[in-house]
Amino acid sequence: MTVRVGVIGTGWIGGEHIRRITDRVGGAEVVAVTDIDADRAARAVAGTGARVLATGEEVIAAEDVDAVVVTSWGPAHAESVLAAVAAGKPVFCEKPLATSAEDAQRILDAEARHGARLVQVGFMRRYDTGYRQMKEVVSAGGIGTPLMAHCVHRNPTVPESYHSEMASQDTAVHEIDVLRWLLDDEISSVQVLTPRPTGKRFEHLRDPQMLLFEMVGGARVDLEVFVNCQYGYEIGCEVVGEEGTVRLPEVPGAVVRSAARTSTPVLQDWVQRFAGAFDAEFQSWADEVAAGTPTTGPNAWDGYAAAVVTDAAVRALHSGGVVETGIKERPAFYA
Ligand code: NAD
Ligand code: NAI
Ligand code: ISE
Repeated sequence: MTVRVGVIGTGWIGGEHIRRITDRVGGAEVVAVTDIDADRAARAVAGTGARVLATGEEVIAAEDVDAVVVTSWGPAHAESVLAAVAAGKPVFCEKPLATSAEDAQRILDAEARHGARLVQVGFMRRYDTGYRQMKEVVSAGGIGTPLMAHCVHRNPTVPESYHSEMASQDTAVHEIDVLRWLLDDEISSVQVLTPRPTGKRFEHLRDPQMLLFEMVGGARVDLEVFVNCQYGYEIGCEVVGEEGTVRLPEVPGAVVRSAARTSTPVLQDWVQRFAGAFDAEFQSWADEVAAGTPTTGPNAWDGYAAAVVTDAAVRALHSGGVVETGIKERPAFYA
């Protein structure tokens, strides 16, 4: 069976995913798209045969749409996901699932009412080769009990629309998910420190930020988020255990020796860094949707748990103090 996909939001990543599904994912095709900017939607599907519809509701309701991909901006995600669940259609939602725990809770409630899981969240790092290697080591006890993790998340620049809360909601949310997964534990508290701001930013933005997490089991994590670092896109992660450490491998690049220097290229964005992870994520999702089984990727609970932590991080950013997340027990539905 070919999974016929409808896409809501055809911006940067929506366009990437449309090309990915069209050119690289087997067993799936894009048949309908929408964007609040209709011209952008038309450009995104030019030459593919997919049609442009006026609203997300029309995409979800279309008879020839088997499954939905949500790639609009974060605050619009929850509404589209709720509509897809109400229609009983599998939905892949780019992170964040919702920009508040309250909205994410509405999605958990909707899935429970439906009686089966339909939602996958775009935490693609779980499909990255390097992170998977780390997960194997940690899960096999290769470094003993994890005690600490040190992470960095750097982007070269961000647009003016990116605000201080997005350092947690849009950027750190990737580490929040991948650390929960790597350490197999929930995050119990968060503190956000604000070092001297870089001059190379829009005036309204607090950048960089340092986030300090405590896991329920007591492990501690420090994360630097620096989204105007200028020089490139860099993701770092090291887990320190009782018997050793495991570090995310660097993405290899050719070593150039010239003009009395040795150099290697620095990646410039998430498209370059995570291309393989996005492809694996979508192939897996399409295969599982085609098989009619619940998808095994990050689910609505993972999206909810991340939203609980980002809500706490936003409160911590404004208060400067340590904020408890108050995360509850994972329901059996998501075991
Ligand atoms: P973008 O601004 O380029 O694209 C968003 C698109 O959504 C725009 O075309 C906009 O017109 C459209 N849109 C907004 N509201 C809409 C609505 N109500 N209905 C229909 N269309 C609407 O943003 P982006 O960089 O493509 O990011 C989109 C999402 O993808 C974000 O949630 C972002 O966090 C996520 N993202 C994830 C990764 C990742 O690494 N997994 C990378 C980039 C972006
Ligand atoms: P973008 O701004 O380029 O695209 C968003 C698009 O959504 C725009 O075209 C906008 O017009 C449209 N849109 C917004 N609300 C909409 C709605 N209600 N209905 C239809 N269209 C709507 O943003 P970008 O960078 O593509 O990010 C989109 C999402 O993807 C975000 O949630 C972002 O967090 C996520 N993302 C994930 C990445 C990852 O690494 N997994 C990388 C980049 C983005
Ligand atoms: C963007 O939305 C992403 O998800 C990227 O992976 C991240 O590096 C960036 O900071 C976000 O804005």
